[in-house]
Amino acid sequence: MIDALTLWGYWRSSTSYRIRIALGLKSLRHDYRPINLKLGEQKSEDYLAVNPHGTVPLFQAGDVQMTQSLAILDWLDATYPDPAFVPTDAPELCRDLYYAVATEIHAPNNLAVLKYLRTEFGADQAAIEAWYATWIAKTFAPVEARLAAHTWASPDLPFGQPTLFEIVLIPQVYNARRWKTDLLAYPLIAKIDAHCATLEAFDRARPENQIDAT
Ligand SMILES: N[C@@H](CCC(=O)N[C@@H](CS)C(=O)NCC(=O)O)C(=O)O
Repeated sequence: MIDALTLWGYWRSSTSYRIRIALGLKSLRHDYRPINLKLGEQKSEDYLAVNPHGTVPLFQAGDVQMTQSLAILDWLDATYPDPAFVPTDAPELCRDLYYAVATEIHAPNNLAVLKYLRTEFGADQAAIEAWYATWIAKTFAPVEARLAAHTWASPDLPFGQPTLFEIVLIPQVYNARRWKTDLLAYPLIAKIDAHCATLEAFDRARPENQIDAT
């Protein structure tokens, strides 16, 4: 078994947040190396030499090095199968909701895109907030409807256990709140979020609980 796990991340990065939750759920100890996105450390020569994407997370386990959060989640689940990230009940729905949340919201709302909107299109703060809320609603609305149509495996979690879906959902709920998006329209998503907040792996992974939080 691989023993040295290292995560380069940033406290407010939602993709780093995904990996922190996953490592916690698998009870995996790891070194955390902060990369300050605000100071542009992700574009430093030294960092780019290791991660040419110039983004976080960066994950290392022995000889394995990965830069994509979903690939890292796949690797963690394959390498450390217990507890499983995909439920035996309704695995297809779980994966479908996981990909919806993981791929449709973060891509248009990530830091580099928001910066581009500001610098190349002159978007002001109000325009950026409207943009942000648009992409959250576009995915949260159908996810909420599908959660309502599903028979939940437990009162607080649709699949009865934390899965890939919750691992990517909770960081997006955190971001939605931060960007003043009203969550009243998504009571089931809010319920899942409230339950996850009671679980140690999710609590320890919260941005405010990281050593680089300011
Ligand atoms: N596809 C990558 C995206 C990583 C990504 O965009 N990370 C953001 C933080 S959440 C970042 O490092 N942004 C800094 C930048 O683009 O300069 C993943 O899923 O891990």
